[in-house]
Amino acid sequence: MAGEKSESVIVHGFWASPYSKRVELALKLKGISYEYVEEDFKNKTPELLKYNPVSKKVPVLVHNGKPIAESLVILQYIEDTWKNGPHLLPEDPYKRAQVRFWVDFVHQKFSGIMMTAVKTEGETQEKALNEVYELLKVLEEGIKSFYPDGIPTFEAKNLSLLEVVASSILCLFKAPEEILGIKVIDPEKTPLLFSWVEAIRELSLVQETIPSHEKIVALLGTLRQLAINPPSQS
Ligand SMILES: N[C@@H](CCC(=O)N[C@@H](CS)C(=O)NCC(=O)O)C(=O)O
Repeated sequence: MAGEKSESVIVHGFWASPYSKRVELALKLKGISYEYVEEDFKNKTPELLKYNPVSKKVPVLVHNGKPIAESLVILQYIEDTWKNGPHLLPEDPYKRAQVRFWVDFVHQKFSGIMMTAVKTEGETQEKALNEVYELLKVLEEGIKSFYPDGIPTFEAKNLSLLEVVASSILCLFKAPEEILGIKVIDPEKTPLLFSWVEAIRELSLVQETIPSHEKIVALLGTLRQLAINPPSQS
């Protein structure tokens, strides 16, 4: 991958973290070489603790020795720093604001509530899933404003920040769908959103970056079992 020879770019991440995966995808889209450090949350590297003393979470990007934390802050840094590669944000200030608005929406709204649905049963799960469906309907309208004529055939170089963030969350929803035996992103209820997510997932750069479906199914299945049948304390 093309990167300035003198540059040092390091990503501290975790294989299943949507937050570090989106940072890796943005770097790949821009053609920036980076070193990857996989973190073990039970035994974090001294570098992670030093570089992100506030939350001690991944991702952290270290560019020429300078650390940046928080995925959305890192994505903005990547966009501002490597201007030669494809742009993740449009030039027009209004369009930029629209992309940022929906990036925040996807970033803030989906992960927590989807995990609640995975880790619960009965009424609590039903409530969580209804919330997810409502959010997806709202997002369907948002996507319509970007693609009034339908979803185009994407090329990696045309992905925006919104698609980068969506790839790290919505493209993984097939795993909870499989575990819970339901359709979450339903082509009948939210057709545009369905096509949008499929088009993003099909890109080879996305596929080689996001974790495999099987690994996410295994992880979420374990988390669900632990939440529903916690091991006895004795
Ligand atoms: N708001 C943060 C969230 C980062 C986050 O939650 N990272 C998790 C992994 S998905 C983490 O590092 N967890 C380790 C821990 O909590 O100790 C971002 O967008 O970067």
